[in-house]
Amino acid sequence: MVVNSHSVKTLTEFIIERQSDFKYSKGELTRLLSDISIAAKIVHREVNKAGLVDILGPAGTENIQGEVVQKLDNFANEQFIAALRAGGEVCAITSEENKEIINLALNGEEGGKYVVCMDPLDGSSNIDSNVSTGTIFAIYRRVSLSGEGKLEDMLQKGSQLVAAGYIIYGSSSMLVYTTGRGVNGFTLDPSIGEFCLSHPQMKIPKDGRIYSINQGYFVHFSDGVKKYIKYCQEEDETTNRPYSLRYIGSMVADIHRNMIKGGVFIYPTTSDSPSGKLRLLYECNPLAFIVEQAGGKASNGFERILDLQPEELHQRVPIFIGSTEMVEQAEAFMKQYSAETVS
Ligand code: AHM
Ligand code: MG
Repeated sequence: MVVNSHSVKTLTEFIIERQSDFKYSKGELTRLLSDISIAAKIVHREVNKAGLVDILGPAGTENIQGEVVQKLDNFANEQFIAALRAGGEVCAITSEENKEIINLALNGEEGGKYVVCMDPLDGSSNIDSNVSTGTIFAIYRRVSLSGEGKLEDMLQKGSQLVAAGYIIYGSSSMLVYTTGRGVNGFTLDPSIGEFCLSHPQMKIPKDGRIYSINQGYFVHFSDGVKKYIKYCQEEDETTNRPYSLRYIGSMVADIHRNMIKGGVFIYPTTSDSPSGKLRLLYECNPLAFIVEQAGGKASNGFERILDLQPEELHQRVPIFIGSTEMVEQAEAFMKQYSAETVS
């Protein structure tokens, strides 16, 4: 198919068109999404030339999770913070790379009416081997009245999300987002420097035959997870088992594939990480919102992710996310074989 300029809808055109969905909107959310897309293009450019310049490899510091920070993590973090600061719609940011809240409303300013929680470059340990990485973002309306963004603005349940999205830097780069009215995906056309609508109204298949989990940690999993993995591996014609195992080790890429093909992604509690690995505010909540909006499901094995009350900024939770039927099957195993240990 030849795509000409008349058949292309850019992200900017799309979000402006959608502004009327929000009755009392003054355009701040539209501008905020647009700011994020600009930072995403800059990060795409740098990720794409990784290897060509001296930007690959560890930066020599550890982030607050005790993990080695890659140079591109720093770069992406700075780009998104700068774009949000310049835009003025956001009063504060929580980032995986910063221990404390980043306040953007300085010197007694009123501050923007939104807060953003983000993982600026998820899966960054994969960059050296040219594996897809991603940015994840969550947007909430602030609950504090004005001035600096506060902890209470950040510790809102996922069910309060106004918008969420991810950018995947892969064989092509895509921005996928929702404002609670379905999910739309845009592919970056580098020749015109625009994200173009390529996946309108994305729907995750109700069922699938891909399971995605770091099976290397099998011995550390609870009985429910072990039994579910065994279930995926059994032969059964009626349910088309055994299933395929696919694990990229880059959450955005694993979930994006499952959004298209159907499947379940699981990062459970392990004996080493009793709360799981992935973070509620800027990894699990935004991806849960997107997957639910696409018709899928996300839980901690027992409860809906979006209903969990966050208690701290960098809180970790176990996650079971993807095609509804697969998530429900895994939950049934958790209920039957694993005591409820999650908080
Ligand atoms: P990061 O935020 O430090 O990049 O870690 C998150 C990543 C996810 O993208 C991925 O699903 C997971 O860590 C993989 O962890 P593991 O290597 O334990 O399987
Ligand atoms: Mg991460």
